[in-house]
Amino acid sequence: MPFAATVLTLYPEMFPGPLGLSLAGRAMAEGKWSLDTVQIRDFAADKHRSVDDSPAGGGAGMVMRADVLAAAVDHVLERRPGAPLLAMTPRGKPLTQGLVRGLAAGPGISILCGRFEGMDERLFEARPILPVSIGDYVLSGGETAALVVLDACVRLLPGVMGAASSGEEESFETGFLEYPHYTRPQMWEGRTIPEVLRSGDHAKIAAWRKARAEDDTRLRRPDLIERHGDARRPPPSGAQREDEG
Ligand code: 6GU
Repeated sequence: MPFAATVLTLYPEMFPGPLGLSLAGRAMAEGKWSLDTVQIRDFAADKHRSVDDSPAGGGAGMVMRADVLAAAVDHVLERRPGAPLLAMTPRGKPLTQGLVRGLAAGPGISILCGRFEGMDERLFEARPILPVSIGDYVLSGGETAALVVLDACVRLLPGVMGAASSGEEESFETGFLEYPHYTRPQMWEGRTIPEVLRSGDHAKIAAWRKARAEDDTRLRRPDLIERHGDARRPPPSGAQREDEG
């Protein structure tokens, strides 16, 4: 069974968007995954088809109604009972490669995209929904975040990426950023490719790449080192990594 994605949105025209091209587009054409959209507005019950209302307690903007969202969500949960339902929101759990790996290993995902200031919080209490954020910045809606989640999942599906994607050396799979890459020409604007990469000594190259990955991670993403633990230091006694629990 191909990986089935369902996106609940007020803007179905945004899909498949970039996922209709390149790697993901080819995989979709080959039947390795499918994408359906559900128009949230179709579940509005009043004659104006309204999906939002002003925030309780006052303040700027509008809030998506729990009753309308629940009707759309219930429709999707019935149609795709096996697929986890994510909601894209900056209040969500951060998206990680570990979460992506888990999602890509399943039958598919459904993704609820918020607009306006947010969604009525009672929805998350009343339905099995995992709120997910793609980072600490604010988007105008969850749709572009949903595209990010789907891109990250689709490239991991069987037969979608070639050898490069076995992916075990990639950033975040090792706990470090990936090492830097170079290709011809050997000399560009007076800059050469590191000599070790032309040495043909594969052990030396592997050691150089590992050292560069660690150095660059320390410089650019000290938070990753904190989170993953320094491989060259034993962890404090009794400590366990979160994903080893
Ligand atoms: Cl998932 N949605 C929105 N609207 N903004 C975000 C986000 C999601 N992740 C980061 N910012």
